[in-house]
Amino acid sequence: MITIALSKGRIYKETLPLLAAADIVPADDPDKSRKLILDTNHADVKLLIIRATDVPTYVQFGAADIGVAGKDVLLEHGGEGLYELLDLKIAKCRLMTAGLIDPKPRLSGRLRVATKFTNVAKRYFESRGEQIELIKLYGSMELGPIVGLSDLIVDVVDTGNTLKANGLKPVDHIADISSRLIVNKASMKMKHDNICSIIDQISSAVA
Ligand code: PRT
Ligand code: MG
Repeated sequence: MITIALSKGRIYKETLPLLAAADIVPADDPDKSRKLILDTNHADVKLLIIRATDVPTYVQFGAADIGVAGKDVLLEHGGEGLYELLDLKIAKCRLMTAGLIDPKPRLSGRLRVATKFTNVAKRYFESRGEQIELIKLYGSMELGPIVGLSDLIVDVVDTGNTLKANGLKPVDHIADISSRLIVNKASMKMKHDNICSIIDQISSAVA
């Protein structure tokens, strides 16, 4: 059995053609089905449909052999217990800091940064020697600077329209992001031939 963990939405949509190149075709559409485990055209290949940020955790603990996760999510997770084997070049965006287009002058105290990427933000500002106060959020980070919760946010940006629509602008570029194929370390040993064959076919499709 090979289990592949994926999130709904853009990653699922952009991974489908890559899976098809490895002759893996899901039996259900996760947007229409409430099933969390999807059968495929192979009795021994299943898809797990989970939250994007949970994909590395499932793969790390071997609950899934293979996963597809954004590099943003992998940077935040840390990558323990898994191999990052392939850049799928899908769901591209940039991890950025952002703040108000017209920031109010800051009087004193540490820079406040609101984000769901707290590990990434901590490392980034530490590397620049900046002391910050981190505020953990789970979504809608753009609101932080507007309501005075934080000076900056750290979030992924694609077109920049979401920032603009909320009176924010990108400030600093942290990393270029795309989705990666990740594999559980033990699975890579135990199911080496099956996993390598899937990876080879997906890799050709990416190229
Ligand atoms: O939505 P949920 O909370 O379940 O999880 P998620 O947001 O992590 O998942 P999902 O499916 O939205 O994103 C999965 C992956 O897609 C992310 O981990 C990124 O690697 C990648 N990706 C690519 C993006 C974007 N582009 C993107 N634009 N993820 C999120 N966004 C959001 C961003 O957070 C912001 O709200 O879109 C908005 C910005 O888009 P622009 O075009 O207005 O700049
Ligand atoms: Mg989202």
